[in-house]
Amino acid sequence: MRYLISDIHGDFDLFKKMLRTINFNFDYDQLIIIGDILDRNRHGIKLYQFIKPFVEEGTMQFLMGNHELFAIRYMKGELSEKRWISFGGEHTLRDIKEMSEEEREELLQFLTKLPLYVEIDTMKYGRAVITHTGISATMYVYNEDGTINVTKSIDKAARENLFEYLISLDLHYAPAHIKNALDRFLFVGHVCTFGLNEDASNKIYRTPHYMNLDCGAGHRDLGGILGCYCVDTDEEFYVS
Ligand SMILES: [Mn+2]
Repeated sequence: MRYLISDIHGDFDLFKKMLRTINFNFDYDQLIIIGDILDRNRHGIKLYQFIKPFVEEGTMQFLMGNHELFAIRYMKGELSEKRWISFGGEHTLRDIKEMSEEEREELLQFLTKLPLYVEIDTMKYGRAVITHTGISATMYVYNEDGTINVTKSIDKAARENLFEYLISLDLHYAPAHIKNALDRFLFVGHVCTFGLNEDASNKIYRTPHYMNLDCGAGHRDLGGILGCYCVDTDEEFYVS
């Protein structure tokens, strides 16, 4: 089975609870983490240490979120402590400071190599793209048939301005004719679903063009939970 999860934001216990809930089989199943394991809750670095070997062997895939980019920028001296803390980086910052230089370098290498998207084949949505935020409105690349090439648009946006791409909210505000033109279904995170669902619930947000899986684990104080989606059965799972 292939599972998708997003925006765990340092909640290691909730993540472990989810693995138990979906009965994740480390030999046969695959988990794709759609970015933002770091920041907000306490244990982003513990999450990184836990998933790293599974990412390296292929049991898990991990895509870059804006909070991973914050960590990269901080370690490269491009983001101040104060600014990162304002984005929820307090606990990650504390743990990075306790690392040896070698461990920090390893973390930096690992984060820098994270892919921005992966493509998968699904029964329900055909060929789909999984990425943290979606697509940037000013960066559409069109196919010859007039549809929007999602992967090329992501590549272009990331080349132009990776930071802007990784914090973009454009997908949620795209007009219908743009959403209809996308050549791939999208699985994303980044925006808490309680801000998207009409009934303000924390459940996974489903639309005909994309699905958002950020059920708000980074905002437990606002009632956020952790969601997980099984691509092969179309089932949703929740832990809180
Ligand atoms: Mn995000």
